[in-house]
Amino acid sequence: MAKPEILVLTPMVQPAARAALAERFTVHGPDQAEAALASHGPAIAGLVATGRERVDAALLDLLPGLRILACFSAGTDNIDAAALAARGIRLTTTSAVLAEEVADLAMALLVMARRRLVAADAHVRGGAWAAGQGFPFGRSIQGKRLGLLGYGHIGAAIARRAAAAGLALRYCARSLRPGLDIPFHATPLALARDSDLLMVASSGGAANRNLVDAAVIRALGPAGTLVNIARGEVVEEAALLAALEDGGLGSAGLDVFQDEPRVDPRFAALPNVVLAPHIASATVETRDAMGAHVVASLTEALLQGKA
Ligand code: 8YV
Repeated sequence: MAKPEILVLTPMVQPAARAALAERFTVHGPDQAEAALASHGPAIAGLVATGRERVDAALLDLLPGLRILACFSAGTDNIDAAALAARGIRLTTTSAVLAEEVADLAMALLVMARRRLVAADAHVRGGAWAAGQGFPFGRSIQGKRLGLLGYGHIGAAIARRAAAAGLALRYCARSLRPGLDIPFHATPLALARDSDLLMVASSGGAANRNLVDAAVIRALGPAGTLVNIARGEVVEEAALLAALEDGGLGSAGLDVFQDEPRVDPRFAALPNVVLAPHIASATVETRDAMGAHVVASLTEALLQGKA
């Protein structure tokens, strides 16, 4: 029997996943995407993408035989989920697979930002400590109120860690989570007003653009901290920079930015931020697990008839 054809729009470097895909499917890679769409469109049954590649009705029109889109990501920002649903195409993501890893980085960014760990490291390496210079006190997380914006797999994984670390949780999500016994707020502003620390763990996309605006940021106050491991566009970056510069917000830990990989140079001049290059899920183990999830999703849908 001929192998099902799949189009992989994103570079996937995981050796085990690449080998499994090549064994089970006829794979058209990202460098042959245009040619594959032109000559094999109707034969392609599976698609692999991340939230970065645009998957819209125009692309789906070129893929009339498509049965599944397996995302190598939690985010589906540029994916028209309604267009997929209208055509009966299954959509899978790796959000459950990467949640613990992303939550680890979120907690690290929180503590690092409040304890100024990057500046502390430079203080030791640069010889300031040896020269007798003191290092300014940081801010504690103990007993603080942590607002979670978004309560999906990642939000829930952060909540488990935060509860164990002694934080008092509250959340804002599209809807109230039944059975979740922490305070719910209907808007990001109401959440921020009731929080010392804010973790952005929502999805991205047009609907959530600038959800965290100047009022939300400033509601956290001069001793407050904002952590963003979601998408840069969810936070109004100009307002965040202004608040960090004028002391309206105490500190921030950021893994994502509005115009990645170009980061506004004003961030680099701030001692009260910790910056990471969108690496929350980027460990060998989790990227391998994400690759395995993509392979399993395509296998179920195209070889085991579970689509
Ligand atoms: C991606 C991400 O997984 O999962 C997401 O939504 O933002 C990233 O961690 C990464 O870009 C791999 O494609």
